Amino acid sequence: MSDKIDVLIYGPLKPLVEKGLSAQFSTYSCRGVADVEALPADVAARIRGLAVTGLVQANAAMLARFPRLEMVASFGVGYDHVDVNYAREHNIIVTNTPDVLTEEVADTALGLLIATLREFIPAERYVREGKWPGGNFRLSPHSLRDRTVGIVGMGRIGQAIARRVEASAVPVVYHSRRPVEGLKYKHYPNLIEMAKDVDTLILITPGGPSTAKMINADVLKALGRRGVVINVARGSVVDEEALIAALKDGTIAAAGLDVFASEPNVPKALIEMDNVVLLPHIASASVTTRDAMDQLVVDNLKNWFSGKPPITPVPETPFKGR
Ligand code: NAP
Ligand code: 8YV
Repeated sequence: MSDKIDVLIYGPLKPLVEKGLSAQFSTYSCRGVADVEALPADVAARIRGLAVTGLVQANAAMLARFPRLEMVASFGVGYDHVDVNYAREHNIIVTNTPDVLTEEVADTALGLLIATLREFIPAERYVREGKWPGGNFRLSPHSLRDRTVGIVGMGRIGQAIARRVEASAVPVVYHSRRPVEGLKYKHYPNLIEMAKDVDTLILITPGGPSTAKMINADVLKALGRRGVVINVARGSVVDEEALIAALKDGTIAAAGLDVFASEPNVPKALIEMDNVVLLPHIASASVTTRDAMDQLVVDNLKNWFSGKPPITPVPETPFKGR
């Protein structure tokens, strides 16, 4: 048996993670729950590090299989798929991949907003279908020009989105539980009050219980008939049924969605609508940014098992020394 530390890679295959870890560790790979369940008990008993490389669930039952686990290095800045309470109670450090994806995700949010307002997707289809010689594409009923944007979640990515919206000469306000010190944008402690004052919401909070379905029928009603919702946060943040109803009956005007309640399944009702733009959770999905995220997963594990502190521990499992 090798004296290398045993690390399990859990989730879809990531060549950069496999390559980065296999030089220093004995690595095992599990694509999904069935693979984890099939892992021999003696291997599970040796695993000390876990690289969670996609949106697989690292829940308590899964984590409990690894009694010697010290670190869960998760891919993505959001870690609602990792049971951080279990990890904290068992002295396991959880790390995520913040910052390296901030600007990419903010780019996507602004692109999705403009594509939704200015109907880029049907306009592009119009050209491909050879319709342009028969007449110009319709004028878009919506524009960024006459809007006020309310950002829900004003952390790293929320602030990067705010900078872009501001550079587009559009007023920005925001909602979060606490105001961000030193930020000039107006803070609304109450989401409904903000929704009443704006016509555009950009969602960029974490998922999980504290934000579950926070964009509900009342918020959508407050947003009003010109309302546009852009979701680059998590599908769980929106009451999807209420959103579909609001888009159907004109309570709000349109939506741009990168995330959904039950990915990769997108409700048929949304697919059939003209007033939505639907993306398959690609906000961070460029080669450059995904490589940087993969590298941070690898570096967190390498640092930890070389005796150094974790690079990006999540706030629920802070590094307090060894
Ligand atoms: P961050 O810096 O931690 O910011 C999170 C923001 O959300 C903070 O302003 C926080 O403020 C606010 N927030 C948290 N819980 C809230 C609640 N219950 N109600 C209202 N506001 C709340 O995180 P980030 O780096 O900006 O990333 C944010 C999230 O974006 C991630 O967790 C992930 O879910 C999502 N994301 C999605 C993609 C994608 O591919 N679509 C890519 C990257 C990130 P308070 O704590 O003061 O409330
Ligand atoms: C990832 C994300 O694509 O960072 C996040 O929170 O949602 C995305 O950047 C996602 O984690 C895929 O696994």
